[in-house]
Amino acid sequence: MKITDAKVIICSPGRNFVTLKIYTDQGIYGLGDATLNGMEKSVATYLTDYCIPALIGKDPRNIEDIWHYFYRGVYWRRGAVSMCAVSAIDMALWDIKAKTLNTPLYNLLGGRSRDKILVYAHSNGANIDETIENVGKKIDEGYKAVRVQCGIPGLSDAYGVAKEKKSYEPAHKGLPPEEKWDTSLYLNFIPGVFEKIREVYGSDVHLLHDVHHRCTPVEAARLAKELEPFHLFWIEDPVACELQESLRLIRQHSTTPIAIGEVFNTVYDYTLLFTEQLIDYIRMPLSHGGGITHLQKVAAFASFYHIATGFHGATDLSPITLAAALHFNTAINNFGIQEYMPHQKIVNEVFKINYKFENGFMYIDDSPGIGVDIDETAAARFPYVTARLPVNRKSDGTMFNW
Ligand code: GCO
Ligand code: MG
Repeated sequence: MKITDAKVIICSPGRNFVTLKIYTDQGIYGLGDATLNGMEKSVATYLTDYCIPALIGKDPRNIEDIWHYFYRGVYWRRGAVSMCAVSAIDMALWDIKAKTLNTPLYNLLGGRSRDKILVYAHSNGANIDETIENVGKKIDEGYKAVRVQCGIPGLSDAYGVAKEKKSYEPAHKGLPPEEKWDTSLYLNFIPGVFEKIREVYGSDVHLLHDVHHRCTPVEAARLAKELEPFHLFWIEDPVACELQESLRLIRQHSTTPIAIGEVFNTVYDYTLLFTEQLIDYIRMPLSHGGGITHLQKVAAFASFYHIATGFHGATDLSPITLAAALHFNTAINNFGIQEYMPHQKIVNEVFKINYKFENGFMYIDDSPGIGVDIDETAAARFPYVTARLPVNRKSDGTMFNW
């Protein structure tokens, strides 16, 4: 079997997606998600100009070898752009292999370990009353787990809170908008939000919260400790995690579980966090963390430390990543939860999906491969639009983490 060609499809049905399509001499093709929010064209160029010419002629069945070819072989290893490209190649190759064997991807990853995939929804509100109401709506929709973000009194911007009643989308057309932030206002307010939510909805619903890299280590320790009575499923990215040792400080003070890694891209970002058991959930998604081949190793390594997966699943990852994640989550033993932020309906004009949400869980069907297809004619109707993530400054103007 040989790879005969490959191409990159960029489209923007409501938001940008980059898709790699690899063709073979057996008439079977594979799809991989190469979307890196706000940096889409960097990955597309890297794939088109550097990776695709080297892929042609290779045997697509040799996934492990091809993975190392694009990881070790390029010398400038790691980094978000190149790992996103490696991930897309890897996903497309697994798609080809499973289609060739006429079986759903999860069968090649160990088969079924569970019947359904627990997911968490996003919920937010401009103020506490709206937030409580919106959490209730998600519970009514059947969700068993809800991520809660809330506007902070005195702050014009809070991470994850939709503006003008639109649904929250992590990207904005044009140049990055600037947001303003004050951690002390946030820290004083947010534990009270969870206290109220527990009062209203009781203790059964799983609650999650994304700190989005905005606390110092000691601030994060305070937050984790103050949230402890409300038994969160996790807090995510409590600190910007370049200084991984800082997680020790949080652990010394709290048993609130911690999820980290949506901006990571290899197992080396996790070694200290696993071996010292400084986190509980892996956020690194298949499309940024080296694809299925690498995440299998990461998940296996994590399993020895009783750490589970909780993959990133925001709308800036395409339906291909979500479907691939559902296969992966079906197969591994140490699955924890999957983020599920449904794409806008218009996305389904381009991507034909094979999964559904029902009563708090997701299900993937048994079509061969990853099971998602792309309609290229429809994709061509939605040309690329420049869109960027916001940047964030402290209220005195100091540049900060978004
Ligand atoms: C999450 C995230 C996202 C990111 C986004 C950036 O936990 O879902 O933090 O919403 O901000 O994916 O592109
Ligand atoms: Mg996050």
